Amino acid sequence: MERRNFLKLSATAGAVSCITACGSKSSNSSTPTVPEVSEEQVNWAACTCNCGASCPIKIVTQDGTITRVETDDMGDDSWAEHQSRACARGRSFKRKVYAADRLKVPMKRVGKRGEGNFEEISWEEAYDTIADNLKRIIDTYGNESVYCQYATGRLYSFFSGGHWINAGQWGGRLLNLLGGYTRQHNTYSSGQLANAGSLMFGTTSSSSYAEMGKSDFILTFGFNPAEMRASGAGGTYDYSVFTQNVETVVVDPRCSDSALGDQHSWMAIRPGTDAALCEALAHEIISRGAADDAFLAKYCVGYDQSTLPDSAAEFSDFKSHILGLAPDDVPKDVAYASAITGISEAKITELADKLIAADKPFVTQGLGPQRHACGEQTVRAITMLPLLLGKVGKEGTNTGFMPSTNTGAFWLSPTGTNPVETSIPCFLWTEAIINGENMTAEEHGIRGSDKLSANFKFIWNYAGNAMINQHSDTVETDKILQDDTLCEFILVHDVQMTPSAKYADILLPDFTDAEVNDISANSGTDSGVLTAMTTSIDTPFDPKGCFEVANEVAKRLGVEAAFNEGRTYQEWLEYLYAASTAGGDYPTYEELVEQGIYRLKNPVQVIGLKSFIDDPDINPLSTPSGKVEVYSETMQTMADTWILPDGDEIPAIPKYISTWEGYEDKETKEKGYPIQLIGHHTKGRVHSSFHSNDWMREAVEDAVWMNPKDAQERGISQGDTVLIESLRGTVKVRARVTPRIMPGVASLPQGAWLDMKDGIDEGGCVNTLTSLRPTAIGKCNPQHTNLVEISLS
Ligand SMILES: Nc1nc2c(c(=O)[nH]1)N[C@H]1C(S)=C(S)[C@@H](COP(=O)(O)OP(=O)(O)OC[C@H]3O[C@@H](n4cnc5c(=O)[nH]c(N)nc54)[C@H](O)[C@@H]3O)O[C@H]1N2
Ligand SMILES: Nc1nc2c(c(=O)[nH]1)N[C@H]1C(S)=C(S)[C@@H](COP(=O)(O)OP(=O)(O)OC[C@H]3O[C@@H](n4cnc5c(=O)[nH]c(N)nc54)[C@H](O)[C@@H]3O)O[C@H]1N2
Ligand SMILES: [Mo]
Repeated sequence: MERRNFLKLSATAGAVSCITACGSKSSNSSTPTVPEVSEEQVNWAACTCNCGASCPIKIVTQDGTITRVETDDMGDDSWAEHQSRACARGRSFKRKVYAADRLKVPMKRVGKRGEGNFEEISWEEAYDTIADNLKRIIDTYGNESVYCQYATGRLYSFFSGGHWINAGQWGGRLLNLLGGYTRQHNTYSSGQLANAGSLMFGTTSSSSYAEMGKSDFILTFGFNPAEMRASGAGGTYDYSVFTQNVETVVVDPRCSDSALGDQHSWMAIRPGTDAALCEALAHEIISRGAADDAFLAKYCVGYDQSTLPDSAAEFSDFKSHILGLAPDDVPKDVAYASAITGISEAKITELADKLIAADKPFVTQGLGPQRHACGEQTVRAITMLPLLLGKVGKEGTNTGFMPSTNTGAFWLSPTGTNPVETSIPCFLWTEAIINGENMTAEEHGIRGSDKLSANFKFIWNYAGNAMINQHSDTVETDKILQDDTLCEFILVHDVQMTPSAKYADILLPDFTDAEVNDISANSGTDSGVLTAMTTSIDTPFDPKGCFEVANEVAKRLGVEAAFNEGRTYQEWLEYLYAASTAGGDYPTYEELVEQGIYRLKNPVQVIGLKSFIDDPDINPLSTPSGKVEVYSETMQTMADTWILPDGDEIPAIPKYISTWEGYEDKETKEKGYPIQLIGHHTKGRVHSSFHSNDWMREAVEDAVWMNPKDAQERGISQGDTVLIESLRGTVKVRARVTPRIMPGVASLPQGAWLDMKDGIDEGGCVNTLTSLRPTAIGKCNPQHTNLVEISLS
């Protein structure tokens, strides 16, 4: 541990302060007393919120109180050793520890769920209540009625394990000893991408950022590392280093910070229509003779008729679809795409010129384009571009997926095995509260068994705000949670009084990252950083970590010995670190604590799908055919057998589909909701984290982005208060009128805290406007697909 005496007051200074004090009667000594100045102490922590970077932060305390927060000041100028410097959020950490709305003591709900009325209780009463309810609910409804909420407040603090020890995994360990709980699959982050990737490629393999630097043309879709990886430990650094000499086109409805560099240009596109743009680019590539037919025949199934599986209908291949030979008879040419995307024909043609001319095109996407009702299709369509050109698996190229990083150094998991196999798509937990017993594989994407056997009755929410704020449709979700005969017990363990915390039956205060001993085995860099988290803060409240909570509940339910195996928290920390690093080139726990930060050696740099491209026989993909399934028989079977609501479609090939509340949904537009609304991730927060942090609110304004044309048509000026209304709810916020968003589109930065007053959300939470309807294929959150109207308040 690093200790420094920063403030050494000189004897003279001490004497000066005594002169003023000596006049007072209380001073009865003739020798001047030097006021004691305590040492400053420096400890390392990590900001483990879910931007993914986990920046090391340096916490400086005096007498147990934080005086200031600094960041990584080690490392050198080389790329591999560059400093993992925290952004403004990490550096505002003092405001998190001492937040006015910090949870300080355990509490129980008095009044209705969501109202936020609580009464202080003892830790003993809290443990007893949790244990009693857990036992009662498992005995009455079975283990599948227990659920652990999707939660990323301490990144990957999921119940299955993570990159830290003080995390929700202890809840998972306890529940596993009690017979298990319903699992979850997908994430709110990248569910559509993961489903599309696994069906088409059996993987989402991609190249490292470093390959961008070797490319001669970069094409990105909704990829915004400048804001979503905003730190020295994140992709911001890599993106700025590796794109500085390469022409980069950024396709996004919004001119994000990632489009602002000298080499970068912004191409505005209507939300949800990227697949149509990709189809037109495919049309140009194929009709100009630039498609690599030999490559496509060798590595793909169903690009053209020659490689269609026997079960497929005639002209159901990708090429026929693009050229207008499929039953719809529509060539997917530049004119077709221009009408859908809002990009001029000339610009699409120019983009095709550049893509075709490139030797080493690097095509990539962020996660915004897939967080839509048509998300899986967008992902598949983007990955077609490098395949068509035959430029995959080679230096300077990428597969179309998001660049890979060596984020997690290792996984620290004490959870054991969950005896329950059933898994729900994580977005469908509200459905599981009202309709769990009827949820099936064919209708709701249940995995692990054919159906779920119980409605959710017990939810454990550790470090998450998706009980309401980060889930969709806050109005409907509130109704579902209000009824405590449905979900009978909600446990929330958090650090602040968030909107989700207000739905707790028992609400527990946790330590922050700066207040516990831990290991941060995650980092957003290619090089990777380990941080030994230690603390010298005297927390002025009474928080407890998840280990202690789960251990106390285990004690009450007779599984304590199996739970802790005789180890304390600190012993588990050292044990899990030693077990995870055994045989690797890592410092011991003591060495890591001594040095604070450890940069991993030999950063791994990869080229997406390289081994498959180098030798597809030895390294086949894990798809049924071992090849890239441009035409997927599995998806055709899903389309034939799954129960889908009207309007949902599962196409066997990548293609643009128009969806509910997409650009082409005339019906909803005619009901009075003409504007497409997305909700980008803002650098002022990570989701809802840091929302109540006054420094961050001052630094980054919360307002809905609107184009001047849309604003003018509605008599709205810069800074006006406006109402945004969707079919689900109404939000009141300020307007930021800016040409950085295209006409017909608005964006309300996601994560602001819900504050419902008389049916209007004055907090500005975008999820008051979003829908609970999942995507067709992965059953994922379509939170950027919304039609709204905006008017002066
Ligand atoms: N409309 C819309 N909604 C979205 C998205 C979107 O793009 N649009 N994005 C989605 C995505 S990608 C994600 S990942 C989810 C994220 O949703 P969440 O996983 O809910 O993430 P946060 O909103 O950051 O909430 C983190 C919670 O952890 C708490 N916390 C912070 N530090 C600690 C700690 O040390 N201990 C404990 N116990 N608690 C702590 C915070 O107070 C907060 O309540 O949101 C999703 N929701
Ligand atoms: N500062 C900050 N950083 C974060 C987070 C945060 O909340 N704040 N969240 C973290 C998490 S958990 C995640 S999952 C990632 C999320 O990262 P992303 O999901 O990539 O972030 P988004 O802002 O949803 O989308 C990225 C971009 O896509 C654009 N976009 C939206 N719809 C479309 C579309 O249909 N087509 C195209 N071409 N572009 C579109 C948006 O305008 C935005 O600029 O970021 C992580 N980093
Ligand atoms: Mo996410």
